[in-house]
Amino acid sequence: MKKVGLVMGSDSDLPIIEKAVQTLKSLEIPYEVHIFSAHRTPVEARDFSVNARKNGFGAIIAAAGMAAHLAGAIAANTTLPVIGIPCKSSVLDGMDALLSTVQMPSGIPVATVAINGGVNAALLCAQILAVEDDCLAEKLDDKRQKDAAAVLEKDKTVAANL
Ligand code: RP5
Repeated sequence: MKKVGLVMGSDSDLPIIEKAVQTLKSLEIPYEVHIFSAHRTPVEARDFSVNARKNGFGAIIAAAGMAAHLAGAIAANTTLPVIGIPCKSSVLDGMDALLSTVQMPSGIPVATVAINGGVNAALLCAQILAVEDDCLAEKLDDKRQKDAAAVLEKDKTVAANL
């Protein structure tokens, strides 16, 4: 199976990336994690993106906050699908990162998930990889069913107790 690359702009984004990692692990998807910044280490971010396809990656998650150009900078250098996670920082509540990540010019797409949306970023990668992988598609179906069952269990509890 192809790997998922998880790139964050700073170690301060780690809690968000950890949620994505947990989700990938639960689906037994191979992954690699890096800290590359579009601004502080642009050469390394570019090298990673340019070589990602030949290095066995199938999709890339890029998490960054503030002037969050990381996902766009990675997408500029690869035609692999790039999923951007805008990270919430101490000011502007993540709106800065959301707009910086989502407002890509035509021709260079970034699939942007919700602010701090680590779980959905990983699930979207899994769904992309599952297009060609029936075993992974089955795991995703199982997860949906388990998640739905958990909600229905809560429904029973609420109905019984309130
Ligand atoms: C962004 O700036 C990073 O992705 C991080 O979310 C934010 C702040 O970085 P630090 O100053 O905490 O390293 O590039």
